[in-house]
Amino acid sequence: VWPLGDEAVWKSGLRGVHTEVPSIAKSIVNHVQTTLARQAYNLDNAGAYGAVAHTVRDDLIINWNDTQMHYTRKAPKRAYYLSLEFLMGRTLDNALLNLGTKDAYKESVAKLGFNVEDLIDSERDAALGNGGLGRLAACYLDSSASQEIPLWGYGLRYEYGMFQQLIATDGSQLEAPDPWLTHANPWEIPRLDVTYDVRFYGHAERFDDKNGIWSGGQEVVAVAYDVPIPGYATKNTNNIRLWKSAPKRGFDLNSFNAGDYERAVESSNSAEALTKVLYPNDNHMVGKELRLKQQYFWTAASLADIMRRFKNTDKPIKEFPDLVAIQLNDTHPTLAIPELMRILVDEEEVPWKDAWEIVTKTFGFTNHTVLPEALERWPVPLFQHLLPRHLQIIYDIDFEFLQAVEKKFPGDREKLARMSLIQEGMPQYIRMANLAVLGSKKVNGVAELHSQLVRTTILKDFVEFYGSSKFGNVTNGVTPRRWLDQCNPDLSNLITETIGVPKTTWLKDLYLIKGILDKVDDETFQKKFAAVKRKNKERLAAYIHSTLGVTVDASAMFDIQVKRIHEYKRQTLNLLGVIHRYLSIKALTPEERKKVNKRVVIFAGKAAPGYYIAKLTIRLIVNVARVINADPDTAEYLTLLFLPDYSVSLAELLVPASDISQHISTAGTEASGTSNMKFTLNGGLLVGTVDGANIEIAEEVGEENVFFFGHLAATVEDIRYQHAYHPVPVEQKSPALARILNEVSSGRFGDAHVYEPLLNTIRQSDYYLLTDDFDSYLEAQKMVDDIYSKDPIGWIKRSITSVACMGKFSSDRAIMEYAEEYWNIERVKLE
Ligand code: HBZ
Repeated sequence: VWPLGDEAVWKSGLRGVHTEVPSIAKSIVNHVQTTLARQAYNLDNAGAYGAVAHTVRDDLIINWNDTQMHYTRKAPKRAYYLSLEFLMGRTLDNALLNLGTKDAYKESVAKLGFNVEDLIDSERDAALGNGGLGRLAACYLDSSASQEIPLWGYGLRYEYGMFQQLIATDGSQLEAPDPWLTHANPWEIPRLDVTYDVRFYGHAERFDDKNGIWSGGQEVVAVAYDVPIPGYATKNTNNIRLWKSAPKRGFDLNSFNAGDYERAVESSNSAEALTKVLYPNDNHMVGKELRLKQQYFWTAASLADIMRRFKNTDKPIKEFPDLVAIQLNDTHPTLAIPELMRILVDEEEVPWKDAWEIVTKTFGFTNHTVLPEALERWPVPLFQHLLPRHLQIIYDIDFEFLQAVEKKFPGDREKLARMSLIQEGMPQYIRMANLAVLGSKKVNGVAELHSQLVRTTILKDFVEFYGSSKFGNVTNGVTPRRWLDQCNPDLSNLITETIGVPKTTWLKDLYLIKGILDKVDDETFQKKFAAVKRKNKERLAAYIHSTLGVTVDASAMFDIQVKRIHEYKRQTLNLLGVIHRYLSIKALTPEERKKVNKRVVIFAGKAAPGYYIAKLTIRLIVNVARVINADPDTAEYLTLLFLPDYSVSLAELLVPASDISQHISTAGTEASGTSNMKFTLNGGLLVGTVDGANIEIAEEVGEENVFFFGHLAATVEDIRYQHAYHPVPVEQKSPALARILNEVSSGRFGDAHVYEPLLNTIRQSDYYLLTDDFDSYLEAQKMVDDIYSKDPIGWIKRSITSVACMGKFSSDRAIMEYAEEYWNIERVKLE
């Protein structure tokens, strides 16, 4: 039955998604006129972008509504992906491609006097993330919608995203804020009526049944903003709900009555500060109170929302885990575990034991790092002050757990100390990873080697206690929509015409690209394939020319390392290799130089603002580049570039243009890596260590197609032990490296003294094993040069083979593994 008013009137007003040129053009004009209050006479690109974006937004909302209504009616089990970061990048192009309306929009926009690609390029990135972890969340959202998995993301609506990186004249990184919301964001739907109160501080009481009361303190309001996520070639449209903080009352009545108007308004500042800014650190814990507040604010609002939706189904509370799966993206949302306990025990009056059963059937925990400095621990005094009731709950969980451990391993006090949620000391700390493990049904790492390391190092005791079936692996993936079809349309078209399968099929079943393997020896195909790469390199060369004013030769090999700047990722190893190359070329006669393989070496990436060594690395890269690029002896053979302000959209330009990309972390430190997948999927080969997903990429594409070097993860600890107790000077271990370090120290690249702290990390403890891996790295690079310059056809074949074998690394495969093996969730297709 029709729920409201006159059915015929309602139905005549409803419409579907715009697919035809006239209706698209009409809607764009309508938005110019009404939404923007402008006209053809004063419309620029920014205005046209706004009108087009609003038209696409209407389309997304129509599918979003239908999808959400369908989910509500069917009441399937749903998954919730809790992530402090969603590194979305741009939306317009992706939405058009997923909706399948790009061509129609292109024509409509052209009829109105604009170029759709210009409008697409004028969009600002949504950079609500640091790097791999945040981009993974974005890929998983795209895959969940495309695979019709009922999933919502929950995050924070930061007013300032990842900082903008500028490079100062001395080469160092400067950070500028990213006020990305200053020009209204057409991709979000404010839900000003969906709000929850979130409490901080105050007073907690605990009773004998372990239930309690939390009162007083400060209350802040969470306001929902929804971002529709269109699936590819399906109507299914999922959602990310982002929370903005707002003061509970616009002003404090008491101060207002006392005539203190300013203070009354001021109290709103501290509430609004909560979701002001994304913390710009990756793989490093910062123990700031505001960060912990962000974490609680976000988990509390998300759980309240999830609980409200569950209650609308009228199911008994014990069936919560039959309808809800919550995935914790790293330990950042671990407070959801004690928060759900608090809701169940204190508010729903569920007995503690039953509540714990519900909790431990609901959560899953994904770990993204084994680096000790990244593992989250919060000081107990801070926690006590901010979340007094949660601390009691954590103590109760810990007490019961330690009793069970003591029962299973009697008398092992050291084991108890290691496994406790509380780390002893002054002050004590709460170990969030331990809490996440206890509260979850399953725990996973993000690549085979990483998951193995998780099981044998940081969570070894927990594997012994729970058994190994709780600890699995889901190797990461990337969405082939953005990371192939959108960023590399020529390769996408070539694949479609070669394998004879429609794009809408193979982009959702990436294993099908194996089909191009039939043509690996076909000369015509090889030529077409090489021409695509060449065109992508020219596109990048044009960008480099327009931004840096540097001319690069698109016939040279493009060698790219782009990712966060971090010691464990060893950008310095790459840079020292470039200096070695420079000095070697310089030592040749002009005649000998003619045989040299030409290279353009490209770096990009941001350093955390407080990470001194990472910032020095950038400064050294920029200054080495100045010297090398100004040297006429080598100019033809070697160019070194640092591209400022790395972002998702810059990655979309770089990924299709690499011949070689570098993923050279010390073995055992990079959990997975995902850009390694993107580059290989676009026909760039890898120079890499035996680490993270590099290993599984080689398993798929063939080890002969990956340039591996360096020590293996299993030996890293022994080598570090040698460094500490039987140190060998660099001169002895790698004379080549010693010479290069001396060149830098001598001031050949300027500012000699400035770089000493960076050089000393290598000369002294060399924690990341640069001295141990340097010679092996040079050998791998020599192989790259030899094959690229002497066997170009062989190179193209390696590249074709690599692309063909990348089916496994679609995030669709990964999201279906989570759905089937972790969440027990099925597809819900919207007809
Ligand atoms: O997660 C990355 C891993 O380093 C990378 O190997 C993996 O591929 C990727 C996806 O699984 N980790 C991060 O990107 N981590 C962070 O960005 C981060 C941010 C804030 C933190 C800790 C880590 O507090």
